[in-house]
Amino acid sequence: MEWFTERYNGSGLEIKVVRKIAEARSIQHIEVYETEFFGKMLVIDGKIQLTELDEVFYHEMIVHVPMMMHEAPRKVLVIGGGDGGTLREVLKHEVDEVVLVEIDRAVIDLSREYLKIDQGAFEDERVRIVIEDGLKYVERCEDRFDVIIVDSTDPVGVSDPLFDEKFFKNASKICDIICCQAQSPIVQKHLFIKLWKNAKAFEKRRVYLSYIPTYPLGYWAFIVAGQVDKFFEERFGKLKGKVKHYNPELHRAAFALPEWLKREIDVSG
Ligand code: AG3
Repeated sequence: MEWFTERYNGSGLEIKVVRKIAEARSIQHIEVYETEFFGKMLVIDGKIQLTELDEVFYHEMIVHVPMMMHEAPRKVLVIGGGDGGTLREVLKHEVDEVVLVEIDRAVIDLSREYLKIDQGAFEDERVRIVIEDGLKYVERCEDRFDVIIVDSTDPVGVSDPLFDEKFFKNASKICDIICCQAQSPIVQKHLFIKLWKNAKAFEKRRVYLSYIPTYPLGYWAFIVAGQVDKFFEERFGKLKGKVKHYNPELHRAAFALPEWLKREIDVSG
């Protein structure tokens, strides 16, 4: 048995792995492991993307928070999210159409075969899969979406352009609400701040937090922007399919920020 290690800024996380289940080299290096405690684990370019044990912490928070802030989200765009976890959660809402734009088909193929966390979401007739760079898709998009969810890898390599100003400007023209995973505000503060500044393309922006044990230091930020004043809490009881993590109390609490983080986002403008 071996240890898988991910390091960040002079710290790191070690996970005991039982075996490597699958691997592919596409535009990224994709690995699927069986771990001793966390179930199956997806790693891209050496960075932990999800484990079976805590993926709901992430997927339910990146999906239900923005979806419940929109009055009637019927049309949703997911950028990234090739493992299908975000898709699975979006489909718990009364949506008519979900477009998933993933740059790397191998992430979808490996996830469908070995992880299966999509629970059939890829086969749902409301879903359309596009293999393309999300930045380009949004740039030439003539459609409008109620909600856009950016479920990407860290903004290095293939995901880097997704975090730039141009992307947010283009996205602001085609949606009411956008939500992005926004890295660790502690060990990846520069990435988080860059994203916060670029999200200024939207009139209103807010940060929320969630605890995700297997991500860098576990303290994870999300940025939601656009029409972000409301919370249609009454729809919680109408979700189709059970949730394991998200609830209205957690939704409200997630927006409570510590003083140091409020200051960081204030000074960064
Ligand atoms: N996307 C965000 C993963 C970020 C983790 N970063 C890291 N381990 N350095 C997750 C994709 C799951 N759908």
